[in-house]
Amino acid sequence: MAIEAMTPQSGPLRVVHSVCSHDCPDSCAVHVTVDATGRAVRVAGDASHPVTRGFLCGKVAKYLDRVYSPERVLTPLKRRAGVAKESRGRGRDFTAFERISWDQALDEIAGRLGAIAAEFGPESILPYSYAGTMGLLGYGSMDRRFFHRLGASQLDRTICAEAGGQAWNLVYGRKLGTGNADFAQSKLILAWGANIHGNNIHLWPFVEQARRNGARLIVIDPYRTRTAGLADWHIAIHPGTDAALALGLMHVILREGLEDRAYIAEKTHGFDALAARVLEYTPERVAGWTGLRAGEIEQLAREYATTRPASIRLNYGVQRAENGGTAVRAIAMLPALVGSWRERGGGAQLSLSGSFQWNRAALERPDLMMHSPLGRPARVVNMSRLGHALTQLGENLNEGPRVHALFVYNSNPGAVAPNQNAVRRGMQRPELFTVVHEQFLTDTTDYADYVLPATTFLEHEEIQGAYGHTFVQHSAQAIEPLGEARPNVWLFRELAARMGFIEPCFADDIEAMMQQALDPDEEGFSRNPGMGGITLEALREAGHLPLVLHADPDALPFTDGPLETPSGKVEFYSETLAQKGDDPVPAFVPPVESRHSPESARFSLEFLPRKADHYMNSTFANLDGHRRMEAETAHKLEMHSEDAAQRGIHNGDRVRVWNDRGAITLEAMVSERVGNGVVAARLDWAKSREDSQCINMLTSERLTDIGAAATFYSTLVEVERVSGR
Ligand SMILES: Nc1nc2c(c(=O)[nH]1)N[C@H]1C(S)=C(S)[C@@H](COP(=O)(O)OP(=O)(O)OC[C@H]3O[C@@H](n4cnc5c(=O)[nH]c(N)nc54)[C@H](O)[C@@H]3O)O[C@H]1N2
Ligand SMILES: Nc1nc2c(c(=O)[nH]1)N[C@H]1C(S)=C(S)[C@@H](COP(=O)(O)OP(=O)(O)OC[C@H]3O[C@@H](n4cnc5c(=O)[nH]c(N)nc54)[C@H](O)[C@@H]3O)O[C@H]1N2
Ligand code: SF4
Ligand SMILES: [Mo]
Repeated sequence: MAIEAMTPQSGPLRVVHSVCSHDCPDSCAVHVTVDATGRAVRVAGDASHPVTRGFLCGKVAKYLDRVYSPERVLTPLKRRAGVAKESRGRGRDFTAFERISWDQALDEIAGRLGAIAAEFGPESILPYSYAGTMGLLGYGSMDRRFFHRLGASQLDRTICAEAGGQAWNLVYGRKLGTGNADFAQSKLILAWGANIHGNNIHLWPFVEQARRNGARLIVIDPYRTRTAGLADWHIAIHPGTDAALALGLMHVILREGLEDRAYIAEKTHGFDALAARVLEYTPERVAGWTGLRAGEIEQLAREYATTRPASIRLNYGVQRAENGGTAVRAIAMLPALVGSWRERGGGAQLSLSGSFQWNRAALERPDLMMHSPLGRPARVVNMSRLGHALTQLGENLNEGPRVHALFVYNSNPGAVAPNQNAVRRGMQRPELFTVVHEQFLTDTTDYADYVLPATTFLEHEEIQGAYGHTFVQHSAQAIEPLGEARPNVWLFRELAARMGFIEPCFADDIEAMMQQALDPDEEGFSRNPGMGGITLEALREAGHLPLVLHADPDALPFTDGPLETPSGKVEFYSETLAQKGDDPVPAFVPPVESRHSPESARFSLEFLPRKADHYMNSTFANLDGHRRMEAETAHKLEMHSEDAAQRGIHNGDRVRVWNDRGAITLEAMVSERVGNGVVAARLDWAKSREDSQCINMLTSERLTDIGAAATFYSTLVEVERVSGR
């Protein structure tokens, strides 16, 4: 969509419909205004998009600072001979690299990958990517084809949402849930491990609308987020104890007969087993784990079960804990127990991503693994154990080869992956061949042999879904790529050509791939469920189009129609888990790294290594304007006054925060945002610090109970004073 406008000063302006591609539930529709010279001069939220509603978050409102930053990587770069990998220049410092042409870069990289595959086997090549872009093609299409055909290791993308996602699907079969606008009809909203105001701002107007109509907002979060500060009731639960709380709520609900017998009988499976289990979770016992009072647990249970309609915004905060899968499973069962899926404004939302059924097989072509030299599916490496993968994998012969090449795109593992000291030891291996496709020089490019320039979402065309709404969107290319920046699809198409991959899919262009994702019939209409009315042409014209998930517009998820679980019902009891030898009914198991474990004798504080409100994971942390917005807590350790006093620590002191995995020095900030026994700091680039440390030096590679995902929020540390301010 391009809207023409004339202004007397600057000549014709174009307004292009684009989509914010960052890893955020909101996937905003962005209007980019481009002047006559082809320069983007303004970004704004699309007022016609029912969820974007005409505004952008503070991070992306300043997006042109990022696109036109003088620090952008705009040509291919090659590490200068003799410059060691650990050299950690500031973002502006390009001296470790020399500029080379794309042809030279692609030839040399293809040559090295080919040689490594020949010598050590293709599985010794590890692609590493996450959701730097959520554009469908940039996230996973030509890249997957390339690595599948090569026979490279497969990456299990567990760093974010696998524990919760799999847990949700065990209960409901698909990631559907309460729509954004429906939250406006709630009379009670629980934000459970969900920092709506910081991470999901486009849900907030619906929450406010509900509150204007009398709804209460209750936030369950060990940290007093902006969202918690605005709530009617902030429940500062101890980290990692949500499963206990959910089971305790169920105990009270069943004891007081507040469950929905009809919904349970008709729609659920395994109620008796669940009812037997929750008998153990008396409010008194649950109080001991969660740090709440028994009376508060009873009050919350009654309020939740008797306020109609009541909804839960369950985000991914809860599931970054060792027992996080079970916690999400238990919380997800609550709306089924009280039958709140029957009501508009009831239910729960973890993610709506299951609404989108793209033809991913056509995009990613997993069948190409059979045409690789392996002739079989390649081994799978868990991205949440990158440190292990780079330092230890391959020591046992049955694990396959050691990793000899690391190919990073859409991610900054040098900042975001847990157990950074192991990650760095791995990335420092002189013989490890590392390629990074990036927009900036990051904590990861410090270890790269080659850095390749990547486009931003203004510079390429895309198609995109969302995990926080149900609109399919088209992102037109607003401006020409800066310098020699190129999209992911282009990069992997060029590499495939140089590797001699001749399958026709390696010649596909963006247009063809957008069509493959939509899987059109003869008339051009998508065959994907929910996308029946959509053609690429119409999507380009409109910019965004809603999914139509049900013939009846009034249908509610998990109420109307069958469920896609093995039993066809909401599963309180999971035969799938039972068959794996796991507990089929949720139970509370305290994390090893928590106050409830013997480990806490050595490291007595629970650490929340948080996301920053004004960065996107590690993205934006290099931009001065964003850093200014984050200044209040940058490089600080928030701690409770009693924990500080016990250690002789005063506000502003330099403190050492450490455990067995690493240490970082921060500035103590005595804060009421954390309770006794909990400390918190914000994720940042190691590069932004003199000592090149990052809070992920402290986090572990231990995996969650369900989904084998990262456990950032189960981390114990100790803190000591180093010096006064
Ligand atoms: N501003 C901003 N927005 C973002 C991001 C960002 O970095 N910055 N990241 C994006 C990404 S990648 C994602 S996945 C989404 C995630 O969005 P959220 O799921 O909202 O992400 P988190 O901030 O990890 O966790 C939410 C809250 O859970 C709390 N929490 C931690 N441990 C526990 C616990 O044991 N129990 C309970 N009840 N709560 C707990 C945290 O204190 C946090 O406030 O946000 C996206 N949006
Ligand atoms: N301590 C701590 N660690 C965390 C978390 C936490 O809450 N606390 N959150 C975790 C979570 S939920 C997640 S999802 C991960 C996220 O971790 P990452 O996926 O690494 O996310 P970002 O830090 O946003 O880095 C994405 C990078 O991709 C680049 N990029 C953007 N678009 C493109 C593109 O089109 N092409 C290419 N080639 N590159 C592009 C950006 O410049 C950026 O450097 O971090 C995890 N790590
Ligand atoms: S980061 Fe999220 S809220 Fe901000 S513009 Fe992008 S999609 Fe919207
Ligand atoms: Mo994430």
